[in-house]
Amino acid sequence: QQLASRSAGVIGAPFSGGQPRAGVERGPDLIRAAGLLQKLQEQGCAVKDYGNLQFEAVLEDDPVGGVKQVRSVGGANRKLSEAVQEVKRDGHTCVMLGGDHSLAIGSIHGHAAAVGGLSVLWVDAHADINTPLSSWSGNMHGQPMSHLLHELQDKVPVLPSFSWIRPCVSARDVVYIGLRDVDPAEHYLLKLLGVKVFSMTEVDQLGVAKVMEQTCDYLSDKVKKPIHLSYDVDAIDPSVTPATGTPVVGGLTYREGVYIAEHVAQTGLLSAVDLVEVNPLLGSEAEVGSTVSTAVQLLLACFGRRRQGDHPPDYRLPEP
Ligand code: HAR
Ligand code: MN
Ligand code: MN
Ligand code: MN
Repeated sequence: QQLASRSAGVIGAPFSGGQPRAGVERGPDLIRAAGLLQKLQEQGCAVKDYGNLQFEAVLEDDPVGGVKQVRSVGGANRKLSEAVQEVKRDGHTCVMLGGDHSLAIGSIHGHAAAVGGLSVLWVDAHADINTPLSSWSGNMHGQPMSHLLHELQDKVPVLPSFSWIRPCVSARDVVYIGLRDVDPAEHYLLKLLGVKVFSMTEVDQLGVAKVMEQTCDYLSDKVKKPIHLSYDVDAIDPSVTPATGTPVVGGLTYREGVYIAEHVAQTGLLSAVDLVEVNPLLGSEAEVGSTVSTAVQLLLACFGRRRQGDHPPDYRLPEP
């Protein structure tokens, strides 16, 4: 992986309707203000900024069988899917700045619509695979995978504003890393579908290097499909990324989190990345700062930043 080997197309998705805590819609602006785009350019990555999406408020959005803000989530994701398709058609690696993790529906849907079959690497404390019927919270950010997986379509009712969604991911093309807060229904589904999971137990057992080696072996076993990395900032330990809606103790270290992103970058297959669940209204200034700067470092690593350092091929040492 050399400098300037790819370009980033950045979409901000200031949306919080997939969960109840205000503030996560400010994620894109905070990540931008921390200098993501400039830093990407400084490391030799071409950047096109597609700006922030504007989502229409849905006035009548009563719960559907306990699931909250269904129409808002459906509408926002439809718009996001179209934006991701444009970024992919323009030839960029797509960067989606959330916003809550319900946005993975539109991001992955749009990615698949543009490039076809995908691998999905889901880095999260949570599995986000509840169906609308199994969800105890009614929050859509705990459900995106169930709406995307071919294998779960007979378990997922059609929700208002969701009829445009076509399942586009196969369970065998998904790997989870970092899980440590999985509901019984989610555990049942992961086992039923035989999904590859590296929970924090496997991270402890194997170490992150083996986890990534096995992840990439598994995903490139048959065909090398483009990778969609969906990175929930709550995968990282809350001592590092506390400003998030559902922190769970015992997470990935900063170094493990960065290693995952570095390793994915090395495959050359990274085609889209989501960075979600940064909530600047949760936590002190220092806690928000640590969360946002970690988010930025994860994204820089996705675009080839190496901790060993790097230099452009045409670098000239100043001569005396
Ligand atoms: N599993 C729980 C639910 O369905 C919690 C979802 C947690 N939130 C997230 N997703 N941040 O990764 O509501
Ligand atoms: Mn264009
Ligand atoms: Mn998540
Ligand atoms: Mn999570």
